[in-house]
Amino acid sequence: MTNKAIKIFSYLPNPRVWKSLVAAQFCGVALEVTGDKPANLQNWLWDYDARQLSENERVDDSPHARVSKRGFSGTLFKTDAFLQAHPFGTVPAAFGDDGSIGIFESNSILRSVVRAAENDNGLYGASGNEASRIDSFLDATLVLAREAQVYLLSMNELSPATHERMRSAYEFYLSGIDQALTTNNYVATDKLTIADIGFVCDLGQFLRERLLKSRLNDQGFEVISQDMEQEFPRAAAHLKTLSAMPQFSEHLGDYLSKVL
Ligand SMILES: N[C@@H](CCC(=O)N[C@@H](CS)C(=O)NCC(=O)O)C(=O)O
Repeated sequence: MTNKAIKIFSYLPNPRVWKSLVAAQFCGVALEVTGDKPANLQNWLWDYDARQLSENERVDDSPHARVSKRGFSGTLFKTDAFLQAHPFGTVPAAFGDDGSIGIFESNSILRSVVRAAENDNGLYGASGNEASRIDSFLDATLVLAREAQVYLLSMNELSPATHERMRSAYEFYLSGIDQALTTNNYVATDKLTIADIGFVCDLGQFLRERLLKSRLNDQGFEVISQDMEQEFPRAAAHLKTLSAMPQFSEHLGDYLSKVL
């Protein structure tokens, strides 16, 4: 491991953090990950020096009290410095060097991990054009991930419109990945890159819908990905192959085997 540590604060476990942990594993970058279970993050001070707050610090008139925006409800405690570094106020929240530079959006945190490596082992491609192609896939993956975030967060009161948007995003994304894998061995090129890491973690997160089958069925909806293995065989096989690699399984555990 190099000593160029990147600090990440988040709820844990979080598939968005897995991206960076897996990349760090492939290219030997030291990561310092701090956090707690999702429900406990409202008891934390969101800051470069994140810490648990005592009960008397968790009050609505605290200077750090903020209304949560997405994925959380109620009050969260974020410092002004945190919001300066992270204007959207989201986690995972990464900090480079001394903490003055905030890096947000899990795909960008993933990129920063690879950029911090002394030898990135080709994870960001072998040329500027390859890096741009990798970025293209990461952008496409974020579109899927954003739909999946809305879909999974509204699982208790799903509307037909949300289900339909998710289906459409899923089909668009998976058909592109399946097509790419007809010509390449990996998502973006013939080698493993961060496009593969983003693919595994964001698609894996969406596939949590498979564990929510009865909740979907009770509301009159089907599991969107139920025929993924038949409809998108290359993408499904790629996901399975990558998830068996130790660099992935060390962080994802048996999560993917539950949804595949
Ligand atoms: N696309 C972002 C999503 C980050 C995000 O939306 N995080 C939510 C939790 S899922 C958050 O931090 N919300 C803070 C709030 O509600 O104020 C990424 O990949 O990092």
